[in-house]
Amino acid sequence: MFLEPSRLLTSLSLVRIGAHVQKALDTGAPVVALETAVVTHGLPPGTNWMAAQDMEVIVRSRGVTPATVGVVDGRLVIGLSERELETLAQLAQDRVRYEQAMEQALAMGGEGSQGPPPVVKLGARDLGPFLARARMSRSGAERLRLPRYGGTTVGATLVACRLTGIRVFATGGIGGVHRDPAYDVSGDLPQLSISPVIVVAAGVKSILHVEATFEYLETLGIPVIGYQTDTFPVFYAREYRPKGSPRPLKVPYRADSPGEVAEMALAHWALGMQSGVLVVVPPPADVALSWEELETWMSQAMAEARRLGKRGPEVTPFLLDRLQTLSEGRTVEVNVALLRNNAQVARDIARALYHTYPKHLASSSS
Ligand code: PSU
Ligand code: MN
Repeated sequence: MFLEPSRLLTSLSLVRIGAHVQKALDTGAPVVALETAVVTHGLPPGTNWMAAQDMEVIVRSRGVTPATVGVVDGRLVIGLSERELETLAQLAQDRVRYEQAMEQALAMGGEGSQGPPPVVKLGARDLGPFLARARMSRSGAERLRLPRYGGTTVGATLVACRLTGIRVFATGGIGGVHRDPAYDVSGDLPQLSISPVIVVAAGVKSILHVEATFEYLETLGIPVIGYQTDTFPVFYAREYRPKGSPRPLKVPYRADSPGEVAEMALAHWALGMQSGVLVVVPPPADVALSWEELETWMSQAMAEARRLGKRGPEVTPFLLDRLQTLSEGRTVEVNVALLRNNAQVARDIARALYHTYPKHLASSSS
């Protein structure tokens, strides 16, 4: 009755796979997926472009193909070209200006209508409606009134991984359960639970309810593997000590090499489990912040978010931005360093996974 998803996608031309990625997929060469919400909404303009390029260069440096995912001119692109990535990075600048103008207009009592936002943050559930709407308005006046560019979150990027069978993905920190309100749970988590992908991250973002997110990962059946660490990192900090506990939060499993991670993930999938595997890598020690210094900035940023009535997808970008200002740029320094570091670890895991077990991998993908 229905077309299978891939044929439907092609016939609607909602998705485009970059030539470099298609080639790697065809030959069974290792690929690492990269997200772009961090480019459009996570890092300040300028830094974002550098970090995104660095990640690609690091992945390529050992013969692995980067597949940076994002929405460009109304299509989901899996494997952005350098030019397309640059466009998304530049649109972040326009977005900041757009939001400032919007706020000013609202403060003056106006409507604040300025045309569509230059670039939006797209979670997994946004992709369908967003791409369809962009497709329906490819010509005509509508085209000018609708947004056509988007940065994909971890959740949305996992959708792209499932479509193409990409097994390794590097990001900064995954989304999770927010502290307040606790019912604000990132769409990243359910997508992780249905995507057989190794996600390399510096743990969960410090702005979240760390223990709640940690427990939720167990609920969803997502293995958490510490990469050369016994403790659970929280993005800006290498470890996290729950209130009233004498010890930092520990990871259930530890792997010391890319090969060990590959073995663990393959065993997980061989058991028939379809979920992702979260590999957590502490941020580099020379730039990492301590939980104690973070905590003051975070409570201040969260109080501001509450006062300003920030909601839904706005919350994470707002908090990251405020932390940057409050820490005088130190959080951004850590963010960039850990993104690079994670790209490197993901690259090595992809090599181990694809070179050692190409057959297992082929047969375990549906
Ligand atoms: N990690 C970063 N910076 C970011 C994010 C993660 O270093 O901007 C983004 C990711 O794209 C993640 C998203 O998927 O934040 C989660 O947003 P939310 O909490 O609204 O689900
Ligand atoms: Mn949310």
